[in-house]
Amino acid sequence: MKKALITGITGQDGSYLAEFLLNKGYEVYGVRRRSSTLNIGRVKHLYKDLHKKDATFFLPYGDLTDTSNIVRLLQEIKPDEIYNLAAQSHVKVSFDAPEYTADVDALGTLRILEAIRILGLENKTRFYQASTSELYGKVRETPQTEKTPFYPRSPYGVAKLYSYWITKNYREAYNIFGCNGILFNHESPRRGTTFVTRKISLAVAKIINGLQEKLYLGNLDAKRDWGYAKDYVEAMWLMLQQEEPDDFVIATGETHTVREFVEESFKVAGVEIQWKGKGVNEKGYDKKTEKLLIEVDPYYFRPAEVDVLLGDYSKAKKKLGWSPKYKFKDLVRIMVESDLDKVKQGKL
Ligand code: NDP
Ligand code: GDR
Repeated sequence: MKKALITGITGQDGSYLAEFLLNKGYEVYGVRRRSSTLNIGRVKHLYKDLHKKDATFFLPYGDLTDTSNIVRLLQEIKPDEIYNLAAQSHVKVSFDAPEYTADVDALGTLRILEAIRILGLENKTRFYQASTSELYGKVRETPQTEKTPFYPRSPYGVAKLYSYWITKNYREAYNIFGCNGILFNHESPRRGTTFVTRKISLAVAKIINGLQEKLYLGNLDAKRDWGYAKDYVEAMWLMLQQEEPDDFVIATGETHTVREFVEESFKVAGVEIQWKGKGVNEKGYDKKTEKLLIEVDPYYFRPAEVDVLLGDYSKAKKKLGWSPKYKFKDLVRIMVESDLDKVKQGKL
């Protein structure tokens, strides 16, 4: 039985990846942080009684800022595969907490790679690094490929750039099987509620049911290549099953504005949006009832923005045999219907 260690198990991707690996017959160790309230909501359906002999899912405590903890976990588990998904992953928050973001998102990766070396696991343990389309930042070249130069635009992007290069460097210097998955935005009903897609799908469900009056958003012109998280975790696994380690762009090859995400989300709920005004004065109305539903609040603007992301996943298609099964409209429908359902069941 192969052993996988996942950091960031309590996050969106950690939960889908754990499901995927357990289905493949892996023993899965998900590193969770201690918190004052239970934070395993996304994975508790996978948790079985640990006293049973056939338990294959474990949730040891840990933190990417704690070197001794990482070394001890790797020493005890000796995983065949490590998926480093843990991060302070919110781009806007990284401007508020830049040093902590660097500690976790940059040095955290180094700590794991060093632990692999210290324990002599270079020939056993394969390493996946959650790299990101935020690395491209200000680059105007579209679509973006593995060869497009990087120009990060946030403390998050800069920290992830370090992790991208240290993974590549340890691959070249010490022969560690390390791969960077340059994943473009991927979403799901499990997406954190402060990321724009989930914020929108949740607001639509609440507004339709009279639980929220309107939705405040930031930059409506930002363009993103949005895919479905469930599709993307398979690509992470595929990267670690290859003969040689390499870096891959994972994307859908479609880009849409935040404004389009809003329109499509309300459409799923049967409401057509009419926009009026420009810039900070832009407002969205229910075309039929003329009720004001969307306003721009500059609070959500970022000190530096990434205007457009569009990924070219042809290398992943050719070498991994990976293509996205879900595109923009499928994703919006899945997210809005899920939140409408949750409201109906009183789960929000
Ligand atoms: P989430 O924000 O949903 O999850 C982040 C996870 O990291 C959580 O489990 C969180 O734990 C954990 N974490 C945060 N800080 C620490 C720490 N100091 N020590 C240990 N664990 C920590 O992110 P996603 O699932 O969306 O993303 C997974 C990874 O992929 C991240 O690295 C992200 O930056 C990257 N990425 C994401 C993309 C996306 O569109 N989703 C695109 C490209 C890259 P807790 O629950 O306790 O907060
Ligand atoms: P992003 O995702 O920054 O791309 O990072 P997010 O959903 O936060 O923002 C996407 C775009 O929407 C604009 N926007 C808003 N964003 C938020 N959060 N809230 C708003 O109200 C709002 N209004 C407009 C933003 O300005 C931005 O342009 C995500 C994270 O998962 C990263 O960890 C990951 O690396 C990248 O995707 C790829």
